[in-house]
Amino acid sequence: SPRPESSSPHAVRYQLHHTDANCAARLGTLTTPRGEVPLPTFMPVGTVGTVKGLVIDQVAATGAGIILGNTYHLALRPGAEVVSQLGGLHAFSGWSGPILTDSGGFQVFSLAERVKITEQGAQFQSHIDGARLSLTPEESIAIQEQLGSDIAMQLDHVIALPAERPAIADAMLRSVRWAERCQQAARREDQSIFAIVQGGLDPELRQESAERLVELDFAGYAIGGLSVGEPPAEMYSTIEVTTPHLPVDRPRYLMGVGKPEDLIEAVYRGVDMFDCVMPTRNGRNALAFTDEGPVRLRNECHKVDPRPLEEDCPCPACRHSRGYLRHLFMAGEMLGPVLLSIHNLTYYQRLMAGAREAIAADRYAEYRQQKLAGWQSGG
Ligand code: PRF
Ligand code: ZN
Repeated sequence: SPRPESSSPHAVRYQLHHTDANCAARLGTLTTPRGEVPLPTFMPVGTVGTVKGLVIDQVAATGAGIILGNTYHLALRPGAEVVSQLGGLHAFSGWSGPILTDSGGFQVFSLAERVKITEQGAQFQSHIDGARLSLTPEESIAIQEQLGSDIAMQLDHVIALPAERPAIADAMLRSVRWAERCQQAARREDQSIFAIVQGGLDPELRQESAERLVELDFAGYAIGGLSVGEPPAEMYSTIEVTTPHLPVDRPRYLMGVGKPEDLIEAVYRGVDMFDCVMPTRNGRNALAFTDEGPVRLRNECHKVDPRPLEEDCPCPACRHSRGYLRHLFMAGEMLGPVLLSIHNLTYYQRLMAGAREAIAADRYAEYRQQKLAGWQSGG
């Protein structure tokens, strides 16, 4: 059915269908040049052009609608020029749906060596071979345009917390200036840029960051600088003071988050999009997410357990017993990490599908309570 015209001039648009009557949770649709995605959604992480261990059809079968790639990693190896010559990131990875690329701001902060940040941009050494490199807002956009993602993230200045307020304010204001430079540098009409709200755990700095970025009018707004070691309650309260300053007709993306309960708490406060390595990384390490909390498959107690990870999960891992899955890990078989990555991604997608259903029925608060109670039960 035709959708009403959006007031957004961007290639990537958000349509809000419904806000839950009892909380800030939102049901919406993200429209991109590569198709539509129902929100809230979780984006599997495909850092170097692969969701680790999985064939792209397996990623699609988990229910994913959009995946994430990384400017920093792909620029270092194989290089944006190589990806471009091989048809862009969609052709390169085999994923024909929407792709969001992170700008490199956070990866420079968390992975690179000898990092120096100036107003111009970041100078650093590669964590792979020590090569001296620079990344400016203009270069980050140029790389993301070569990769051909549907959504490019602005380059931002991420700092370690805790930090002094003036340092947090400086990085936030620099991130706003870099957002404007990214916007000025953008050339592709089939790609949109999301801005990133920074400001540490300070409500006033978060508000100022959001207001200045909203003034510039981006296709979407991310909340950055969280899930960097602060207590969960502080992350939730920071989300809560930020989302009211973001426009209702733009998507909100909480970067690098998180655990299932973090997604549930953030959706409750009005967040629409997430990415995190947790389902895949933990899956490779024999940890499975379930409605009764995490299951550590290497534990002896699963040795002759005939039950699947989850009774009603449609994924291929759940055709097997916990005992069989444990055996794969104990024997060092590569199928173990593959199956658990699939199960965990399926778990995250079903969690978000359940959230969307609950929001549509104004029952998200109950859905949240029910999920939190299950995870606390510990099986
Ligand atoms: N900025 C960028 N990418 C990110 C983050 C950020 O603050 C985070 C923080 N959790 C994850 N990924 N550019
Ligand atoms: Zn499963």
